[in-house]
Amino acid sequence: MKFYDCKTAPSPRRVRIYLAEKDIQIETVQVDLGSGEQFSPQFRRINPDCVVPVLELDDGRYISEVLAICLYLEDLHPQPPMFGRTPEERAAVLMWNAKVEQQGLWAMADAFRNSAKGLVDKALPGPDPYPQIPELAERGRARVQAFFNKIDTQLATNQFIAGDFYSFADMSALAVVDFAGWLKIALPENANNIARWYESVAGRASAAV
Ligand SMILES: N[C@@H](CCC(=O)N[C@@H](CS)C(=O)NCC(=O)O)C(=O)O
Repeated sequence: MKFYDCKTAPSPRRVRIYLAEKDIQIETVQVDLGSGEQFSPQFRRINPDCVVPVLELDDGRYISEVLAICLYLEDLHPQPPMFGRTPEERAAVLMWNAKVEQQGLWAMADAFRNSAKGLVDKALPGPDPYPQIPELAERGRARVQAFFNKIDTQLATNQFIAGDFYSFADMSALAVVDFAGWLKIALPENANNIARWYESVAGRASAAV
């Protein structure tokens, strides 16, 4: 298999954390998003949506989308489980992962993509041009704060995002918190539960990727 990555981007980082937790080694190809390599004819054949990550299978098929890639790998390498151990735990992981993506990751992407100087007319990832809307950047920052408050409440009674076990949902949330820090979006001052959780997940060896 081959993993198409970009070492500075948060979406493929979620897959890198997953691979590290599972100790899975896959040949990795860096796609230079900064220079627009994702729009090259070669990469469009790999993923017409022009985004990373992508997993190339041994039979030449391609899987894109972080969740699809990690669930595929989970079936091949079930131990240690990253999507829970029971149907209820799996549902909790997928539920919380969806909340993290929709309310955290996409809010942060709105904040970033609608304000970054290098992303004029690239306010959404993909091959089609979309203009930046400054109000969406503002709204994105406010939504990230609301998201942080939501997960702080969840973490008040749960050790990890989806319950009392580490999972894929923690990887997604860690990518949001770290990218928010890079955007200088601070955690709410009294978010003590996130601070406690962050110390434990950012301290895992997998977070260094
Ligand atoms: N829904 C996709 C999102 C992938 C995505 O947005 N990747 C970004 C990097 S974080 C990308 O490749 N952006 C290319 C660009 O901005 O042109 C997934 O879950 O894999």
